[in-house]
Amino acid sequence: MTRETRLLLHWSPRSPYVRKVMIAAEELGLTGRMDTVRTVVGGTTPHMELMEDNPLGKLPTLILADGTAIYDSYVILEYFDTQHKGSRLIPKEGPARMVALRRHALGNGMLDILLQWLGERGRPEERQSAAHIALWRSKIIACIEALDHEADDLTATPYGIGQLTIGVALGYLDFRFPAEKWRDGHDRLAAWYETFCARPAVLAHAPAEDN
Ligand SMILES: N[C@@H](CCC(=O)N[C@@H](CS)C(=O)NCC(=O)O)C(=O)O
Repeated sequence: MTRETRLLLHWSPRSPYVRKVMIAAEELGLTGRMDTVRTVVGGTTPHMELMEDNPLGKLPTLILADGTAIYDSYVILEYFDTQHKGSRLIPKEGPARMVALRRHALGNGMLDILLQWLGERGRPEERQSAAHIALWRSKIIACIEALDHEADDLTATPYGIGQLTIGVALGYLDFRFPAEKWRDGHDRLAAWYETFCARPAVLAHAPAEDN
């Protein structure tokens, strides 16, 4: 592979949005073209170098060989789909596209809630908002309920961005919120999640504190 075709990903082993991108790259056979650079964000200090590429200062951010920056995780997956000849992660048209995008919105929306919740949990206890935590918990429970009803259909429809993002969201619940015990009473979703976890691309990119 020549230098000109290489990709550089601002990466963290903790970020579920980065994990989504890494699993996608692995599924599509693109990891061999991609380098990663450990990039630390999330504190109160702006990451000026990252912000030159992505003014939001967020991960994941992908840099193409010509210096073009691509973000966020959804847009990176759209880009990946232009770089391979196999089955698309994001269907091009029709009802399948809407189902996939709606599932993606659900999975990514869960991640957005969980990241807010985690941030709140990181504040001094006396300054945490119990009302917000209760609200976020109720939304996550509602998402799990909805997904449990949809679990058979997650198996029946071709694997793509929807299942990938939902799987990453459930994995993030296990990683950061094990006390929520999301599997309890949701056998169908738990069974589907086992099949997701068995995918080689998923096994290859487990969440981690750091390495
Ligand atoms: N919608 C974005 C969310 C990205 C995001 O929030 N990433 C987190 C890391 S898990 C981040 O960079 N946080 C740093 C910050 O918000 O300053 C995506 O799907 O890529």
